[in-house]
Amino acid sequence: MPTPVLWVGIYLPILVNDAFADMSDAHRQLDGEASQAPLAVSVVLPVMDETDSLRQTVEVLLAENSNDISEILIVVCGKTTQPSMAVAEGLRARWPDLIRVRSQQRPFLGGAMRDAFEWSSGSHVLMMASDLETEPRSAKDLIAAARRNIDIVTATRWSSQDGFQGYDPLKYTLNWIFQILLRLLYRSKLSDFTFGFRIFRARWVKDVQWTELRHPFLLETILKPLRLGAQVMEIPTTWKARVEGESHNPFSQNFVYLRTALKIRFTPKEKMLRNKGLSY
Ligand SMILES: Nc1nc2c(ncn2[C@@H]2O[C@H](COP(=O)(O)OP(=O)(O)OP(=O)(O)O)[C@@H](O)[C@H]2O)c(=O)[nH]1
Ligand SMILES: [Mg+2]
Repeated sequence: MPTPVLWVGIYLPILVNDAFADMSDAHRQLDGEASQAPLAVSVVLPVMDETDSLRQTVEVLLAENSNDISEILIVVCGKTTQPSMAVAEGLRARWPDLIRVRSQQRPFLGGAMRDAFEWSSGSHVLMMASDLETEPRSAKDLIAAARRNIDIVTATRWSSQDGFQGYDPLKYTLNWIFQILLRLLYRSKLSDFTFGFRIFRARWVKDVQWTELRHPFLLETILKPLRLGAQVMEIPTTWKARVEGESHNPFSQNFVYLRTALKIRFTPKEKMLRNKGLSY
């Protein structure tokens, strides 16, 4: 039989099947004992043009996790709109001990997140968005799982039928194919590598040498820890398209994700650490 026929007809289905066979394992890693002690979570919220969504995100986070959140870092930049700035300042006035509003020094979304990683002071760091596409009601599930001494707990949209609501069909298909590719490339059972809604034990944001500045940073935050041996588990969430403001992730940027994935796959481990003396 010619090689291309073998590949498409036999090898590829086996690889895809293998990639999905153990999907539930990523959810089954919850074996550590949960500690009852509160965590000190630094929440990172980058903001461009959100007002009501930002307010709602903060209100839900604090209503459901007030014992575990030690600070909320609202990261703004020169392009953050005036109405968003006003909401951020209003939130800081309401919770002056918890909320900090800071201007990013590095550019773009990855730059905002990387600055906040450096500013964070908690035992854990929760990265999410302020456009309600990262469901704030799932934060308590991420925090509950993080109590079990897991290095990184990350949200997946691929666990339930209604995991994606209002997602572009072409992006959905490309995303699905990309997730399979990542599972094969990284020999991982995770189902959602590209969703930037995750909680880290602080050392996993402080010790890693981050390089991306734009949206592919969201992918970098899971791929480098995976290469370095982090224990990662997934919990289900739902994604709902924003109703306010607009995405700052141009469609063309999706193809840069592939380059990021390949680059990180073949980067030597010691180059992924900020301090060469650390062992992972
Ligand atoms: N401070 C800051 N915030 C940003 C920047 N880019 C995006 N954000 C915010 O980060 C969050 C996520 O950005 P989005 O552009 O919606 O990206 P996304 O939801 O990951 O990607 P899509 O699914 O393609 O929309 C939103 O709350 C944005 O307002 C930036 O350069 N600086
Ligand atoms: Mg968004």
